Amino acid sequence: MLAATMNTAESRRPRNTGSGLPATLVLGMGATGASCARYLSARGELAVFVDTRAAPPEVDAIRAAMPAATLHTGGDYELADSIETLVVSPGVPVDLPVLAKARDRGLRVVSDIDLFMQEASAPVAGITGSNGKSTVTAMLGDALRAAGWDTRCGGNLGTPALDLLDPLAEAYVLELSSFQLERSGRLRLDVAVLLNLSPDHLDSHTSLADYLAAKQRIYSACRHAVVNRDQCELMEKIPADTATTGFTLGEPASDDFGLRRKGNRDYLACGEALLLGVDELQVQGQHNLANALATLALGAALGADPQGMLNGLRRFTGLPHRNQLVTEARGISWIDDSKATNVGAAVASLRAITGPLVLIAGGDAKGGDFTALATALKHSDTRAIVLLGRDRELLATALDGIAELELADDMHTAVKAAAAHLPDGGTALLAPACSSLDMYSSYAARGEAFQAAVRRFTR
Ligand code: UMA
Ligand code: ADP
Repeated sequence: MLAATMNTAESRRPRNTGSGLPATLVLGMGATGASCARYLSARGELAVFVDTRAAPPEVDAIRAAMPAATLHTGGDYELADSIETLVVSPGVPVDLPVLAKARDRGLRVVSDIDLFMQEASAPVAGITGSNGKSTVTAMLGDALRAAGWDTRCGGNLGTPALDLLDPLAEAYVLELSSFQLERSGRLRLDVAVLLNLSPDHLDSHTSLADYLAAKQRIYSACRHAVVNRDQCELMEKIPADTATTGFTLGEPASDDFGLRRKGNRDYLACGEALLLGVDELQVQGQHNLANALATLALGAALGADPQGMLNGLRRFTGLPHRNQLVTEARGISWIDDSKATNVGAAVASLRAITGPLVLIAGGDAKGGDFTALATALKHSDTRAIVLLGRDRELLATALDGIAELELADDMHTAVKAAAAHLPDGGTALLAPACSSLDMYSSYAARGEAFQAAVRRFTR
């Protein structure tokens, strides 16, 4: 383990000192780059850091971890002869000229996830999908902890994988984005899941097929694959000899996880066995049932105690800005699903709501197609659609004729407009189907702005 190496005086001494000696090139000076700096520094290695941005966010953290490192910002970098390995952050363009040069020279090109996998000595679960990654990562983390395992969760969720490494950890749960998977080799995950696929990031991936191929890499060398039986096309690339457990929103085959009805109650089930009443979960919507079933399948594949896992699921209240009830005031339920940053997520959110509805949507459409959102809105009791952000005109065209459309310049106006269209017992749902970056620093900042506007309006 890394921490064991860190404790020896030998490993604290730089292995390679002086210019021209072998070094690692870290591409990206964001959170991932900073975690690489801490990791390489602990191993006494030399590194060069490059970022195409003029002022990348983690320069100070990188300098603090590796004061002697060379940093290049704002342009491409001429590959020095001393570079032996390149570590590529998820946001670094794959067509960066320095990467082509490195491959021509036969250099080792890896991701931070590849480095993490080399070091981790506890079982690792990898989770990807278009939607539900963070929820399942957090749910599985809580369930494994409730089953008695000291569990560390991170990756795309927030804490970079290398910062999770700890010899005391008994399990790791990594949320893996398509960008991380695309930049990684064959990951020897103990258990892996591709939860679902719906179009997203089509401004960055060249096609849906390319996006699916990046996601399917999660299965390429895993020990146990958890698969969504309701989206069979996602399993196509799983090597034939890989152990497999399925989850479905239908009735499960033996050893798979799914839903069963007994009397007038629905249950999470494994094969014929009823495990937990759906009404015992604190998270809402069919999509969260799929998330809970995937979590149980992942935990079972790792060998965690089932009763402990179920206790963890019972206590899980959901992550902020995912179908989060802000308040019930003036007869209206206000729901913050700012994390619904693509059409598939917004559709799942809409389906979880019964009764009169106003949808607040819009932002950066990321090349998305809004047909599925239009269909879901037509099948719900939508009273109005309030549109915000850069691509609101594009959404207005796609959603024309379904319900009254309102264009708002800011969140406060959007909240007021939503309330004006709702009767008592209605729901105002922020599920933008778009990324937030045209107006806010993150989906969380957008969710906070919504919650603040709701509080101001309802007080
Ligand atoms: N960038 C450049 N030039 C560079 C390097 C980066 O322009 O040379 C830009 C990228 O276009 C990107 C941004 O800088 O928009 C950040 O890239 P990064 O690789 O430095 O990102 P990190 O700060 O290391 O954060 C990454 C993940 N971010 C991305 O994949 C964009 C974080 O996920 C993740 O938490 C972190 O690693 C730790 O693993 C965030 C995210 O938004 C939450 N992910 C996307 C999503 O969930 O939709 C994929
Ligand atoms: P991710 O990390 O993949 O973005 P999150 O768990 O943060 O996923 O959830 C983001 C949004 O996606 C939620 O707010 C909800 O609208 C939707 N969602 C969550 N789980 C699922 C699922 N299993 N299927 C479809 N949509 C989902």
